[in-house]
Amino acid sequence: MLQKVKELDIQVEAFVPQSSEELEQFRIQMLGKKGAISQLFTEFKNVPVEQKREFGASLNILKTKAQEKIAQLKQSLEDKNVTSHNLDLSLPADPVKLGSRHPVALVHNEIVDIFARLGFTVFNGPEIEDDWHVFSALNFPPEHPARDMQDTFFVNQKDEVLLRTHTSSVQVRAMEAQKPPIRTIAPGRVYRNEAISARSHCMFHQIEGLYIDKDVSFADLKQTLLYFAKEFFGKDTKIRMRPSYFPFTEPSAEVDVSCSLCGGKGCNVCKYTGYLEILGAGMVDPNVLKASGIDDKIYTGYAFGLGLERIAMLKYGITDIRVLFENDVRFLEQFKSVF
Ligand code: FA5
Repeated sequence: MLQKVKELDIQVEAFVPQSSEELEQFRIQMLGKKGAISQLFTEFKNVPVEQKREFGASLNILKTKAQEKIAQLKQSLEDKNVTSHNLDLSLPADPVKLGSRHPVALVHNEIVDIFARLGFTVFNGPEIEDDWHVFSALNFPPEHPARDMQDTFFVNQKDEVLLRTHTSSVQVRAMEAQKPPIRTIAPGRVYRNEAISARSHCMFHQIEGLYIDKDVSFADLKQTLLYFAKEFFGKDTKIRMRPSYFPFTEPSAEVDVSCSLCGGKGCNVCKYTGYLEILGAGMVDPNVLKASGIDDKIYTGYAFGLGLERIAMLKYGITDIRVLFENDVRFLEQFKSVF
């Protein structure tokens, strides 16, 4: 019996078919119901008990070897057929689907590009922050109600490790790491424990701007933001500054741009006011300069922070912020751009 297994093994090893018909015949001959290998399985019951183990093992190895060899030969015969007979070189190739940039990435790249033209360089800070950089150095005293302005996700409340609620934390890091003049923008993700709605998310993106030098004035801030608004939304865009409050800037302002969808005439997106809020800004509070190691007797500066999702919504007429986080390809593939 073992001898029979060896003989079949040599046959399998040596077999080279000339056609797929020949291969199919060989398969039936070996593995078909009445094939030589299958036959040996039926004879298994007649093998003496002491030989059963060795015989069974070698028979199984032979069967697997025959199956693999036949499968391999089948594949290579098919491949040969394609190259020699059926290959149609005029058939169109499978389309290569190109991805597109996410609208938030497009807006990010365009804004970075605009500020780069004014000499701003990108400065990055961590998303997991400490209380100092997000609040204390930014003039939020402990227990001050201003901390409630942004509901915070704490990673570890005892050690005051948290997810940054705004990119203003990077202002502090930029001032700690560099000497004036400082002209940076800090893009990044921020997190707030807020209810998700059509206009608000618990995770979104901001870009912070910071300029520290001698004699920086509110007029510089206004002119920089006007330049940005015209470059980004179009040359006829106007801006409007409304007094506001942030603990880290004094004076502070909310900045609106004339609605690019209705040209300032009034529509349902701008709620018939002709303007839309895009960012918060102001002159860096002297306490923040001091806390970050900058001499507030010599230097002044301005800062601003804008929300990328809200700007993307304005630019592309998106009415619900949630679509920016769903990653639905049908939505995303509409956005193609050079940026
Ligand atoms: C701030 O976060 C300040 N750090 C901005 C600032 C920087 C002021 C420097 C002064 C100087 P505010 O909470 O308003 O401010 O957020 C800024 C922008 O982020 C908003 O104008 C809005 O565009 C966007 N934003 C705020 N909350 C959300 C939210 N939940 N979902 C999406 N975008 C939001």
